[in-house]
Amino acid sequence: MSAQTAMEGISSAAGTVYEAAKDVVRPNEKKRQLDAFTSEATSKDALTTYFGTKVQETDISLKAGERGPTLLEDFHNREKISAFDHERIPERVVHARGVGAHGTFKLHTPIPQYSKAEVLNDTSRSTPIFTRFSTVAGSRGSADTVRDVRGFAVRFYTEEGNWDIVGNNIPVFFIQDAIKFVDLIHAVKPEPDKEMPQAQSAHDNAWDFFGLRSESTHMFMWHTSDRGIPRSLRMMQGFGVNTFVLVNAEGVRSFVKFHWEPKLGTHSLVWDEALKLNGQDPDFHRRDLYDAIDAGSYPTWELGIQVIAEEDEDKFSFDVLDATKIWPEELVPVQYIGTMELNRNVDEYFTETEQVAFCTQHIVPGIDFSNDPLLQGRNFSYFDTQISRLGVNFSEVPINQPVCPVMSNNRDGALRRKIHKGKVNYHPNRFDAPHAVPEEQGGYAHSKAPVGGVKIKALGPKFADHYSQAQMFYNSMSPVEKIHQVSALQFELGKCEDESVQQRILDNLSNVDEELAIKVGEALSLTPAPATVPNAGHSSAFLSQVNGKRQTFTAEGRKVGLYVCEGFDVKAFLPVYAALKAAGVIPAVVGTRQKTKGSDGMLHKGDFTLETCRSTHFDAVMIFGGSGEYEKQLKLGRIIHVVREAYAHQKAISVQGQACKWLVETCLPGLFSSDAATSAADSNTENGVVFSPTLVGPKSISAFLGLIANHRVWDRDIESVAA
Ligand code: HDE
Repeated sequence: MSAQTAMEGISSAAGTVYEAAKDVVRPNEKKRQLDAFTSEATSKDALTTYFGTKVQETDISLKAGERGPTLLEDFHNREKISAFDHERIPERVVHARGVGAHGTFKLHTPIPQYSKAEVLNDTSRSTPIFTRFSTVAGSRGSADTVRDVRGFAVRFYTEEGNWDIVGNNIPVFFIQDAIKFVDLIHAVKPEPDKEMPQAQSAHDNAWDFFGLRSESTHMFMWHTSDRGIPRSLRMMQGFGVNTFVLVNAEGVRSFVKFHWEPKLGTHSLVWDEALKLNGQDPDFHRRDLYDAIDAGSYPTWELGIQVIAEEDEDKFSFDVLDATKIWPEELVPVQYIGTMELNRNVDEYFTETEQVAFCTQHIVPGIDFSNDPLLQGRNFSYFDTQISRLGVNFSEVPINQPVCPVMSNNRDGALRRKIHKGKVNYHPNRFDAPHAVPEEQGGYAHSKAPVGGVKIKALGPKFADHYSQAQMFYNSMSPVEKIHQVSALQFELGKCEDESVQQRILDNLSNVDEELAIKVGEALSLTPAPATVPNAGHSSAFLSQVNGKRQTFTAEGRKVGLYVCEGFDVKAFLPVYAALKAAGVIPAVVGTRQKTKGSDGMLHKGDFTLETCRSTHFDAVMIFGGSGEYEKQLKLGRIIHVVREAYAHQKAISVQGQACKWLVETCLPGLFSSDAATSAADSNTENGVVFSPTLVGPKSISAFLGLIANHRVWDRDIESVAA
């Protein structure tokens, strides 16, 4: 290929892709576009330098004699090392640790009454999606299961341009004005003197800030609830948090909050599990997402909207522009309008997940901004930070390119890759190229909203209420969630060294709930001041993860560890494995070695050994029996620990054959009735343990699946078992 042909190729590559994108099946648009930029080395490809010269030797550098000095002349050596030296780009200031996946969004309920956005009206479309989940505080190499807010950023590659909902798994935010974001993040990130602790809010500076800015109380109640340690990214709600505006074809504006509701329900780890997983599998969440997508168990979410008519904005006790407040679903129901499915893992982490550059300002006609005082700051910040991470031409990175045509008079800048032909790069010009587009033909026109008032550094009066929704959140929790919350606060504040920091938070907590403050204070040997804002007793039926109206209970997508030793009962094992799979469960076989001999005399390859996983990797465990000397193998401390730990983490457990008696007598003595292990009845369940002394019948399987679907055996007495 001549240089000229190559250049023409480059200059038209993007255009060709857009052209091609128009007439293909829509879900593939982004994939086709990315494919055009993708290469994969095969054994047929020659190794070359960046500039195409074939390389004869890449493992030994050029030297003056076999034992002589290395020569600078070796351009391949220098290029290779230099490229490596510059491999890293600045990690995100916040949300540095993340994982992304591709998918589609399909609308089922058009909303022309609220918005003219095509993506929210055309049910025939399947819009390509890229979603990136993240933690906030930790750096890029930090662990997944830390206590933190999770980022939930979704990009819609619509035919009208990119639309990004850059949200979180918690519906409110710590602060009310973007100017405080810098202080918030400085306070939460590792302290500046010793750069500790990594990826944790449990330190003086974070709680100092939260105490001094009581507007953060509502959010830290969510953050120290079970929401701060999600079981899986697939089992999280997502929220746009900020108030946006929908605009219909008549120009009528409505306030809107965006919601993502997971099909698998919203579930969490328990704290002991989260702590252990940080060491046992720091990639726990990203692995879980990749594994599920690879297994064809595609996570889905419903897109929901809460809408308040513009003229109704003053009808509520909260300010609709205040991001530290939810719009209780009792007052403003969520309307579900479409489904997002994540169904394709990335091919390369860096070029896709690391280089994706979300911006809250990426919106399309039919969507607009409200005066939410966080939002304009965000619009400035995201664009600005992408320029420092990726350069001014970040829109040309394949993952950031829209699937619709792009043409502007912006030019130059570092690493510009598109070659524009023609004479003009300004407007107006004698060719009217490219031309502005009237609103009726799809041009983005900012919706008409009145603006008035004097310049002032202040917030609306309702922003001053910092406690009523924090109270509502706590009041809405089930007893077990309240217990978790007390422990979480005891941990977080217990890690603070400055008593004045602890005391201020306790005093603020009294305004949420005096009893809560007293309980937290007990562990710190401190007494909270009496409440100045007593708990008004309001609650919402939609907030609890244990008994909330929004919750979904299903065994689908859960991971179950099936433990086998040499000589395990294959006849019992096979139907269980098949039944779990049929229920959408992801089973993993754990053996004492990689290949375990079954009762059929064959070697069966497992997914893990007792060394390579722990009970924490699974939502439930099942231990199989076998014949002969089998019981001796069950005496291993490692496998006994699996049962004790899973029991203490309130997980469903199932035992078969000889493992029944072993569980009752060796693993958890004194916790079960004497005939639990021997009763031949199909489906003999006690304390969330399913016993199958012979084969595992259909009732036992459905009892086990029922327990898994419930997420935890909340009423199990775990006081006597150490995790
Ligand atoms: Fe962000 N935020 N943020 N944020 N945020 C960033 O942008 C910022 C806020 C959120 O997966 C940064 O690309 C300001 C709320 C997510 O790539 C930065 C304010 C919510 C992600 C930034 C906020 C979020 C970010 C860092 C003012 C929930 C990761 C790197 C109040 C709705 C997106 C980057 C991804 C990332 C600024 C508040 C969510 C610095 C100024 C509220 C999910 O631009």
